[in-house]
Amino acid sequence: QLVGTETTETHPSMTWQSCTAKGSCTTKNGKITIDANWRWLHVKGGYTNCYTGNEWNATACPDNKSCATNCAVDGADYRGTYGITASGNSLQLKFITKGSYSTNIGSRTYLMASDTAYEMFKFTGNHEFTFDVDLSNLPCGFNGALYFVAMDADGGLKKYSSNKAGAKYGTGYCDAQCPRDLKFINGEGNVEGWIASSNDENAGVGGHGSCCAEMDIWEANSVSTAVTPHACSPIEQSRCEGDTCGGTYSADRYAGVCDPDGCDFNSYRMGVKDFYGKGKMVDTSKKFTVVTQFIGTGEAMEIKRFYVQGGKTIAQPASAIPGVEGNSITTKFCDQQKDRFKDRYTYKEKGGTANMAKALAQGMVLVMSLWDDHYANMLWLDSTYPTDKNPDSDLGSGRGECEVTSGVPADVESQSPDATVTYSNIKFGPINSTFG
Ligand code: IDC
Repeated sequence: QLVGTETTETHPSMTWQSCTAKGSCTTKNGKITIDANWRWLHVKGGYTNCYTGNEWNATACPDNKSCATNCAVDGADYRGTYGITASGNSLQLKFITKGSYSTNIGSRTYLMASDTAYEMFKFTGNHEFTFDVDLSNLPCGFNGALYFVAMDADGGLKKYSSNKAGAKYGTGYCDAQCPRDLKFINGEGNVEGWIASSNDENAGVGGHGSCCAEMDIWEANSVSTAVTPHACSPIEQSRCEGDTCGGTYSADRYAGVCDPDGCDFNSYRMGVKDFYGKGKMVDTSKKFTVVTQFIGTGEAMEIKRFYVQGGKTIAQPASAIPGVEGNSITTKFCDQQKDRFKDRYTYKEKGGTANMAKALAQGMVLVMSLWDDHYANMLWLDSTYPTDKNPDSDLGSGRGECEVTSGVPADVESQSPDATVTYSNIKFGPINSTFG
């Protein structure tokens, strides 16, 4: 996994605030890098593609190891190629960008502390994370996601000697789905066992996946939102093999070291349908502030959510599902919700909130992304899922107001190419230091 020199890598700048108490915040000069998977991958010293569409160049990449010594990831034109613009304390991701060579769809970016290292956020107990979001232009089928994953700070540069690119070029991704669509994992190609996707001309699934713990602070569009911890054991990035990876990309979703479902809090799914959406209590037709508090440590950690809009602080509403109590994620909430919804409790099997709290304390990388869903059309977030359930009688199946026929990537891409999400005003610090 070499570095290409056709385009100089210039990270967009994005400031954020590190707070110690209310009104006491210092500005940090962060940078943004786009994930290596989105970058041009070509034969070293030349212009021949190592990967085109959803297929590998068999000469450059006959196997995983040679691919790493033959191919280079190059610098990015953030605005022109990827529709990514940063300004002051904000970052905007545009869905479709028509470049001179190709059309880009969506993006996944990381916040950096320097040009060569990701910022590591350590939630060592009683921390909160706050940001503003504008997703008024993000309809059914989209996911504007802001979340944390347990990636290595240097993108795996030190651990894997064949990775010469590192965090500067957005390497080392992992999450609780143990994604197998990554072109490189542990500094080696993922060409062995690669199967081109049948419904995504830009993606495929390789023989390896990349797992690590994930804290989904925010997965949302203008219709629905969820906050979801996902435990993994081990917590740190680890490479998995084929279908034993589990997650979205594998035949058996629950076969791996991670919990792909998580313990989600989506207010609509918890029976409160008038809370989040256009013209609702949290009005998604306008910008608003999202506050997420991590109170306490270990299994007793509580994940609490507030919104601020129009000068008003709005608490997450309590669950309206009989037998599921509270307006926050606690071990008790997860126990009750999994039981009432008859969902598999993989979260607990992988260590639950104790595991998530440990991952947060060790330090995690901030991801900001925009994507559509080639596996389930985002229906698990914003519609009825599974789609054959009755949202009025099958508890937990109603997640939002989108049609069960919505979210098909081909439709979303043709109907909403200009969809955007803007994240801004990020603040991190002890409880009550970042808002109000
Ligand atoms: C969700 C995860 C989310 C992930 C998505 C797609 O929380 O982070 O991106 O899957 O893989 C289900 C669904 C499952 C949901 C989960 C919570 O099968 O896809 O997980 N859930 O909504 N059924 C019941 C619960």
